[in-house]
Amino acid sequence: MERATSPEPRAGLPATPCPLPPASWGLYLVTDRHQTGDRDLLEVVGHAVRGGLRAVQLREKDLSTRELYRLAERLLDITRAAGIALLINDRVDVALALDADGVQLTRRSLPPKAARDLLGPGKLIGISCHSLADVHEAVADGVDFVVLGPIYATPSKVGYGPPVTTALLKEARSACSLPLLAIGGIKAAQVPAVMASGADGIAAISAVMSAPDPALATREILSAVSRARRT
Ligand code: TZP
Repeated sequence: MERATSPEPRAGLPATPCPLPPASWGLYLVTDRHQTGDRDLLEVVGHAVRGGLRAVQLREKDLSTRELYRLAERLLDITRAAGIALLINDRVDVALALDADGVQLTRRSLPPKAARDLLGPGKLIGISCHSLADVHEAVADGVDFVVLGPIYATPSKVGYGPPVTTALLKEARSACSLPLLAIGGIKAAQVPAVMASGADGIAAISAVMSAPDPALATREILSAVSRARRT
């Protein structure tokens, strides 16, 4: 399928930088503006960026399309200036409209192959998986990376039943060579266990969004990931 041309880069921003590969991110920050206390979401993400963040997923499911677009536009100013990746949860249309770095799909989203046709080969497609069957499907669908969880119990997401545990992470690692990011109840203290179970990095909401010092929380998680990679 012929892909429409990308929108013009916004003034002062580089044109479509190559996103960093997911296996190198260490931490993939997932937003939730309801978990920031009284702080502005972009302010919290800005602190995380100063702490060394390399990738962020905008996941604000209760916003209207227009509100999400406007927020993504402002977030893109931050991520482009810092040279880090911005992926949009579920909304391929919003990612396309802003020439964001990719999308994070779920099993209720547009199928990955349809998203690829729209986004083209240069954008990242991540998929959220909750079982080994999901992971096998993700491999067949040609996504770029998998986010697997919830590994541990987390109040940030209900409705996926009990935690899948690090046992599933180990099985997923044996079953696929895609970059695998562990999510769900993970803070710096849990990083060694998930990395030892085969994760390439972690994804997190509350560990950073709710942290009193999001830059420090980011730095601590990234250091824990680097240490785990060396062991
Ligand atoms: N998918 C699986 S668990 C989860 C998502 C989006 C929530 C993770 O939140 P937290 O606060 O990092 O446990």
